[in-house]
Amino acid sequence: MGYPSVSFFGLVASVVLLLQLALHTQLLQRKPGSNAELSTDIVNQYSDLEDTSPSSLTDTLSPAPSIASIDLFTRFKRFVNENESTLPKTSTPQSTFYNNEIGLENEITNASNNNPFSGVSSKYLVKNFYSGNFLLPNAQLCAGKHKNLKLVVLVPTAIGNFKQRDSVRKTWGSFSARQDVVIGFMAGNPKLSHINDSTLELFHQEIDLFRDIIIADLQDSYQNLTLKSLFMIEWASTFCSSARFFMKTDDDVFLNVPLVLKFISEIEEDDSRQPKIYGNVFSGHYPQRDAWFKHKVSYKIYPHNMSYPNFTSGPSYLVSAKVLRPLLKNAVNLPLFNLEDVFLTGFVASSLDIPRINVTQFRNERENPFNMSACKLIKTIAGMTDGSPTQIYYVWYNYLMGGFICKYLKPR
Ligand SMILES: *[C@@H]1O[C@H](CO)[C@@H](O)[C@H](O)[C@H]1NC(C)=O
Ligand SMILES: *[C@@H]1O[C@H](CO)[C@@H](O)[C@H](O)[C@H]1NC(C)=O
Ligand SMILES: *[C@@H]1O[C@H](CO)[C@@H](O)[C@H](O)[C@H]1NC(C)=O
Ligand SMILES: *[C@@H]1O[C@H](CO)[C@@H](O)[C@H](O)[C@H]1NC(C)=O
Ligand SMILES: *[C@@H]1O[C@H](CO)[C@@H](O)[C@H](O)[C@H]1NC(C)=O
Ligand SMILES: *[C@@H]1O[C@H](CO)[C@@H](O)[C@H](O)[C@H]1NC(C)=O
Ligand SMILES: *[C@@H]1O[C@H](CO)[C@@H](O)[C@H](O)[C@H]1NC(C)=O
Ligand SMILES: CC(=O)N[C@H]1CO[C@H](CO)[C@@H](O)[C@@H]1O
Repeated sequence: MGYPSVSFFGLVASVVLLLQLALHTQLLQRKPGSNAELSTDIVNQYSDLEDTSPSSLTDTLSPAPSIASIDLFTRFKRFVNENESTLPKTSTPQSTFYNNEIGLENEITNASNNNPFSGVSSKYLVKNFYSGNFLLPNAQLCAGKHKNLKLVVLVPTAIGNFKQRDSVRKTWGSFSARQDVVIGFMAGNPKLSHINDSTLELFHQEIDLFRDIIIADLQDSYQNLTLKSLFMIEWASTFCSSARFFMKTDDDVFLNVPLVLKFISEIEEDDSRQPKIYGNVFSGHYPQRDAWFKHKVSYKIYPHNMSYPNFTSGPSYLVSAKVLRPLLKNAVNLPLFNLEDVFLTGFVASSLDIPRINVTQFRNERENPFNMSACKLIKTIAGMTDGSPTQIYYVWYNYLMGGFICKYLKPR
């Protein structure tokens, strides 16, 4: 048949392929050992990234918020002002609670095979630490949505993480425009954070501008993340009670929302008979006792060298909404354990016999999505980046391209 005719599609495909090649040679060739250079390239491409840094957020904000938002905002400000005198003063967190108690293991003698917390003092129970109070409940976040709400994703965030929140909103967080999806951020009490007045003011403006931030009455710290997760499930089950599934996702994670929704549609029927927790399951992990270790666990709250129950790793996990209330109910009667994923999806879930399902598409800390091909990304539910918003933008770009490239160009 002589010459093959050059179809329009072929032309488009070649152009896209060339563009891809150009971009990848520019971005990826320098990948090994030159992350600084690479980051600069990406930041230059997304030059509006800088525009959203706290200092310039002020300039772009309108001073005239709507009536509804004034209400929300002034109520929050009034709470902080009226209660200022009663709130603990901002100071260096003084927590002896999690200090490594060297030698304490010898004092706790009543080891038991089926109770890893045997011998732990009742003063460490969660109910002695968890208030359940929201300084800013932001209850309207779910109220305006479709009654067939599928998914509520909550992202724990530190007040200073302006760029991280911004990167989530501009990438996978944009799916919050869907009527069946809610995405919100859970922050701690600003008065208990080490932030200056100008940062606090920017935070107030951000609350007002995006209205996707919930404020829990707790001090933000790594050790308090367990309490924050309890606030999240309390919020989801109180203010978003029609949602079918709850998801906790960190602010440095790439989340493939359409794939989560597809996954939900596949498991929904089975899950309604037997509610479960889904994610990247860890099995047979033992407590780490060394003081310098981030995931260190004190002998005071976990006296015996027993392995943790199976748990889904913290960067992102999916929970059937049916079990949120039972989880909260059981959680408050257990000792406060500082690793939120081990605690909630391990100990508490075990106490309720909630199955934890290992879902391969939750890659979490197994693989950085920054290193994944576009075609792998579209099949990935969640992946943890190195924490820089720059990586989220890159991964998002690659993910968006993947939809086209992998569908039409079918690379190997
Ligand atoms: C161990 O068990 C004994 C007897 O039940 C009890 O008297 C003692 O207080 C327990 N010790 C601890 C550290 O819980
Ligand atoms: C407030 O804190 C932010 C973030 O740490 C810092 O960039 C800024 O310079 C500080 N502003 C003042 C007035 O100290
Ligand atoms: C956790 O939050 C509570 C309530 O705000 C606070 O009293 C406590 O000091 C915090 N703990 C740590 C380790 O930050
Ligand atoms: C869960 O799946 C991943 C990937 O398939 C695997 O690496 C991991 O070992 C599995 N976890 C368990 C507890 O089987
Ligand atoms: C705890 O138990 C595990 C498994 O039996 C073992 O590998 C580890 O060395 C133990 N650690 C301590 C501090 O006893
Ligand atoms: C924990 O996960 C392992 C590996 O997948 C599995 O063999 C084991 O049965 C699980 N344990 C429980 C209690 O579900
Ligand atoms: C994945 O990307 C990170 C950058 O965040 C890099 O440090 C790491 O070495 C990469 N891993 C592989 C296997 O390429
Ligand atoms: C304005 C405001 O919200 N004030 C609160 C101060 O704290 C007390 C006790 O927690 C609340 O009852 C007030 O509503």
